Amino acid sequence: MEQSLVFIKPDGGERGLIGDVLARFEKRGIKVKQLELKQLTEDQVTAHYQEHIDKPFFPNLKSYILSGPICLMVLEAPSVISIIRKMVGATNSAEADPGTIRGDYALTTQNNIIHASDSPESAAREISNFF
Ligand code: FUP
Repeated sequence: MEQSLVFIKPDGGERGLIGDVLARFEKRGIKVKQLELKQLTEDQVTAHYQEHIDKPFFPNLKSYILSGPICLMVLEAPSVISIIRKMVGATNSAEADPGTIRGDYALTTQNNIIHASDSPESAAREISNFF
């Protein structure tokens, strides 16, 4: 069994997309182990995106993630990390395939609606940062 840390970014909640996104995971057969709507602190955002803190886009990314509550979830299934990354689609939503979450609900790289862990090591670190 594997776990992934997923969150729907603030504009996803604002646009009323939490139910649609969650339903995709549940219909796929993925188990929801934890679920919480939460306003992050600056420290949590910095810890979560530690590999990006020196990138030019980091200030905009931080203010986007802090712009409202995010819907955090821990999801569980065999091979769940790669399954969810495929369901989420490319980082740049403009290149995400139709049928993926970003391909259906988002247009840009920054406002790409959702985060999902990219490895078991990231998932463990991200889950302990938030739960
Ligand atoms: P992903 O794993 O698909 O979320 O993508 P990354 O870890 O590469 O990037 C994390 C977040 O940084 C993205 F969701 C959006 C943001 N980002 C930008 O805003 N500009 C960039 O050029 C790259 C990433």
